[in-house]
Amino acid sequence: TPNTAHKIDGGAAPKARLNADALALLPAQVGRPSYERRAVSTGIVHLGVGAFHRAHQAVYTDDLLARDPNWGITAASLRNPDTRDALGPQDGLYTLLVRDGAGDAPRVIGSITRLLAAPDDREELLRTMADPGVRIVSLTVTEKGYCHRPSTGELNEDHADIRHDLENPHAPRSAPGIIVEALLRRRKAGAAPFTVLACDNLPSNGRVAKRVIARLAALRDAGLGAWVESELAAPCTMVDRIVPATTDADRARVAEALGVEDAWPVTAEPFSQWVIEDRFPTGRPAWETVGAEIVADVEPYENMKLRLLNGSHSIMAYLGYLMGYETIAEAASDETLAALVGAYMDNEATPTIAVPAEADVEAYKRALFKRWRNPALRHRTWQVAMDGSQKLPQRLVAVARERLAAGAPIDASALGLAAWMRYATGVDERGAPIDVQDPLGPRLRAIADAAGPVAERLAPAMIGVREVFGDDLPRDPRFVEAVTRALARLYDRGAAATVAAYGGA
Ligand code: CS2
Repeated sequence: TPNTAHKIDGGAAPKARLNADALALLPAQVGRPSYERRAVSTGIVHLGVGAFHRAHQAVYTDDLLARDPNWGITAASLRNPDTRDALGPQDGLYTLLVRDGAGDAPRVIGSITRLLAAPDDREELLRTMADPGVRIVSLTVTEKGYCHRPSTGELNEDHADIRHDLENPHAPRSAPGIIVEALLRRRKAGAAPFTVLACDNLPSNGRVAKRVIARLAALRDAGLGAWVESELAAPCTMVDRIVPATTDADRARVAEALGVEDAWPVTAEPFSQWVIEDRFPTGRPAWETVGAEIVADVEPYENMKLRLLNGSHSIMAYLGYLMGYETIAEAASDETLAALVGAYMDNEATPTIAVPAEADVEAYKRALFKRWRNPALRHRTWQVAMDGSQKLPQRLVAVARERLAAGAPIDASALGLAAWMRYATGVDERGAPIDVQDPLGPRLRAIADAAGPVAERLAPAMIGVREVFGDDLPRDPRFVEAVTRALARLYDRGAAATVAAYGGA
């Protein structure tokens, strides 16, 4: 898999490694921290140190550290030590390669000053989170990392990690479990809680985070639960930047530009947006001085982004994959698929969005096509297709539900959902296996195997997955019929012909 750490082997002429000593020797055109890294103290602990965090929040904070050295990041992986092992020897430094058609702009980011991996460094992580100098714990743990029930937003108390954390409260492994244990230690020490800053693509991500944390805290101890309920702030955020998984070709490109090896650079599009609800009782960095938008209510921004960008992304991922497109850029450049996505946005998603007063939704949609068609990004349809069961509820399902409530048609969302079902069978249109990555993957596969390739059986069975469709949609014949019809077409004609005939069929 491309998104794993790269072993630097001692080949014929191994290059030196990126680290603090190498900074001064980098070619002049390579950006680098303008501040004294040794003077930076830790104000933020980040959980989930994937490519997205490193290409988004860590970059804003890198800009900020030039003005205020109190917000260095200690970043922890929750499961896998790969990032710590790759960046540890680099003093936390890594390269961000911003890509568009015009070329690549490499920049070394220095805001992550320490790396931990929870399985090995759990005590050190908890100790750092309990330090009153740490005022923010931010998270990018993906949708499934919240251990919530997507259809209700409540803690999934049957989740294996949550059960583990209730049985082993001092050695937690889930993000909510780690946060609750750290909060317990702070409370014992008489310290205020840190602010929890959720940065995943979930609607009301802060509210979801607070709910699961408060519930888990209450299950451990009623007093702790009440304290978390009244004291913990968890503002909502909207995060946006397209960040494909790093490939070996990216590593080679970075090594060439830097003259030293970077075991794990990240790549991203030029566009970046971060909208943050202003609720930080113990203080926050002045992120608005480095491009973030601090607002009173994030929800309109979240829905606009989740339903337009992410909803369309999912349509292009499933249909694009079935049509044989490897990247989102190829899928978005197919005229028939672009027309379908345009119809989805204009006729189905836009009417459900309370557009923020200062936003120009038409310009936003035009800009999206340009971003998706970025020829240099190579964002794989397979990557966006991952974890559909966790992503679709707030993307296409939410749009379809609201349109049905308004008595409006849902053809495009239904086709996107049918394409997900077709993809989740695990076999493509030529009979080749699909590597379906989804926490519900095995269950979806079992449903598909039991139903067989028959839309009239498969669609209702998939719609019965309540985590995705709730209790209401399986009982709505308009929904079941629209999805079944779309899936029948996918089986009869294939994805390319179905998309081409969309609108006329
Ligand atoms: C994508 C997102 O993988 C996905 O599901 O839709 O990661 C998308 O690239 C980001 O949300 C863009 O901000």
